[in-house]
Amino acid sequence: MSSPIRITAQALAARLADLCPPARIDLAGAVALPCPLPHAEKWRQWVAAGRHGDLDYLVRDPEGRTDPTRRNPEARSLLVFAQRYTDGWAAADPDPSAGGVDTGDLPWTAHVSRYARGLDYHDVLLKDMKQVLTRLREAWPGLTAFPSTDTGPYLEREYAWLAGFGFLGHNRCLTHEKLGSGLFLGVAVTNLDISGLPAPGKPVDEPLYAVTPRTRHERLLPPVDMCGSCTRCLDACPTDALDQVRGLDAHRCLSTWSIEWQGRAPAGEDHLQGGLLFGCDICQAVCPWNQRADRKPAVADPPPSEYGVREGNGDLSLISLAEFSADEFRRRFRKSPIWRCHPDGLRRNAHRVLANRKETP
Ligand code: B12
Ligand code: SF4
Ligand code: SF4
Repeated sequence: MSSPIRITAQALAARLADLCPPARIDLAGAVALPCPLPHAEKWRQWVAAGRHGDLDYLVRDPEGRTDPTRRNPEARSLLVFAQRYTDGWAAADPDPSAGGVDTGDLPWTAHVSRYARGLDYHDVLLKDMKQVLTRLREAWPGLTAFPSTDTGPYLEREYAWLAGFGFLGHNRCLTHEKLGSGLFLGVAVTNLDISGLPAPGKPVDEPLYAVTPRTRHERLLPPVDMCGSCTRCLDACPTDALDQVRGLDAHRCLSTWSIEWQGRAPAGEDHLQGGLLFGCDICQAVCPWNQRADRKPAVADPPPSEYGVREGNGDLSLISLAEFSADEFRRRFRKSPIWRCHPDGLRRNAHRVLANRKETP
């Protein structure tokens, strides 16, 4: 990483205001490094309690995960970005992916989490973040930035919270009071030495750039726990994966079963997957903040069209997916999040949904 570049938060905010809208970035902010993470202890307890669902990459280099300067000692800040993939969820969402009642005549994509119906955000958001970073480099030629979304060893939700993007709900999702939690997050480790940011480890009221402010009510600033006495997500989770104190147990999460474990549900618990073919939106769909974002979209422009249902795949059915060949899988799902569960996993999931619906392939 090249030597630090000194800039002000104000100068960065001015650039981001120009660069984020054309790159479809909805929220952007910065966290000065090194930064003590207020919830680092929660993270350590989570790992120590083995709640990571055998996702071993999460427990490699635990100290590096809470401190990006261990890998990049010269890093001075982390830029944080968010991009919408959906404007909330309707209160009575009929999609099985949102726990809705499956009437049988919905398209197969209704069984897929909203984040996974179109192109892969690892490509789309990363490209858009790189566009912003390239333009920032025109202003500050010595800028070094390592962008990543999801795949980097960083606690992205924690940094987004510190950057003022919203609150961390009981469903553990980073939730913006106006945009909801249908947001992908990304970060870039940089050599920008930014003056004028608040003391490290304290969340800011609003990000440096926001397509819409979090709230106009001062009493809600800075981002605090906005769940209050609500327990809807905890009550709605079909597998009891969520615990208000201990967080999410990834062993129990249907997202882990259907994606990360490629359809290998624990013995005797297949029925809990219900109509979920890939991923699970239930704990987000029941959230009043997401239902509000659906009722009153805060932004006129919809999320990037790449996240909508992928063209050409509309003719598929659950029955055809249960019989899918590896070639067909490659042809249809390259560059889609569904790629992650491999042809075997998708077939396994489709068989399970059909069995749960008492249908046969
Ligand atoms: C591993 C992983 C999973 C695992 C485990 C999820 C989990 N909650 O940890 C599984 C496979 C289950 C999963 C599922 C999903 N994921 Co995921 N996942 C990740 C990944 C790679 C790491 C998350 C991690 O470190 N978890 C460890 C726990 C302890 O961290 P945490 O819950 O974020 O907790 C932190 C804060 O919330 C805070 N905290 C504050 N108060 C409290 C209280 C308690 C009790 C705890 C434990 C923590 C806590 O402390 C923690 C440390 O900072 C991130 C990308 C990344 N690099 O961060 C994406 C990420 C979190 N996933 C994402 C998405 C979209 C999903 C799904 C919606 C996909 C789907 N539809 O199926 C679901 C949502 C499930 C859910 N309710 O969380 C988005 C979330 C965006 C957002 N708005 O929050 C991320 C950020 C990816 C991205 N780049 O956009 N995911
Ligand atoms: S994603 Fe589904 S299974 Fe996982 S915690 Fe949320 S409701 Fe439960
Ligand atoms: S459903 Fe309720 S408890 Fe869960 S995240 Fe939303 S507001 Fe918080």
